[in-house]
Amino acid sequence: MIDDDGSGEHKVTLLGRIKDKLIASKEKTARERRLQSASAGGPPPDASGAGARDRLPPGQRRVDKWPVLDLGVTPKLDLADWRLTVDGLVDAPAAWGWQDFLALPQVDVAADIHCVTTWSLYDSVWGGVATRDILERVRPGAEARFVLFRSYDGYTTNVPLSRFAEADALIAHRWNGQPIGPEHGGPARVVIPSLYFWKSAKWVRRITFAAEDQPGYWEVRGYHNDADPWREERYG
Ligand SMILES: Nc1nc2c(c(=O)[nH]1)N[C@H]1C(S)=C(S)[C@@H](COP(=O)(O)O)O[C@H]1N2
Ligand SMILES: [Mo]
Repeated sequence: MIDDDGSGEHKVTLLGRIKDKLIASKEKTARERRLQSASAGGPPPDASGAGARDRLPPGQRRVDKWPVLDLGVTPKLDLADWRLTVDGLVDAPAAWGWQDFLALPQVDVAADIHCVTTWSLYDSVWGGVATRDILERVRPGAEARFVLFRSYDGYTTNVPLSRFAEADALIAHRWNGQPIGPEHGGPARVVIPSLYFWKSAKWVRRITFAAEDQPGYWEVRGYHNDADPWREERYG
């Protein structure tokens, strides 16, 4: 079921079959909606009028509890074994253990979450390591234009380097002053506030820089490759 890359065996269980059904239904939604979104497109909002832009992207509704969405597997990660590997087209590949990761510069970022399933949660404060500080350390080569995230549950997702490098993107390990719980991707997850939340890989394990784009788990199942909520890049 999961396109894993060796990080763990997926067990076929009753729960697994239920999850397969859930995933199949999400794929079906993506198939149906991409036909609609092909004609729905509108101009992106004017980014020049700071503050003028509506805070809620089109087609979203606000929630006040944070839903949990994943493939149904919550990896149990011991901090002593946890590693974050950064590799691919970089001058200085890295493999940080938990203490090394905490020793990197830490930032706080306030941001809203927008999930493709139409919920938006306002005002999270994420704590962690800014992607810009990671870039400064690993130094991607000139040919590096895309980033692939791989997670401990076998999930993958892809973004252009320009999105990864946005000022508010980070690898977060805290949410509103607390460690991020395992159900929400702790010990550490990607957060890219400008994109639908499926691009924010939970339980991130490896960040790979490449010359070519490599669509991830949902991107090969009908989700839009770019995922900008202001352009409603949901499916297709
Ligand atoms: N590793 C991993 N990351 C993931 C997912 C997943 O299944 N596995 N699901 C994505 C999707 S579709 C969403 S909407 C968000 C949900 O994050 P949350 O459960 O913290 O709300 O995680 C994203 N990151
Ligand atoms: Mo999602």
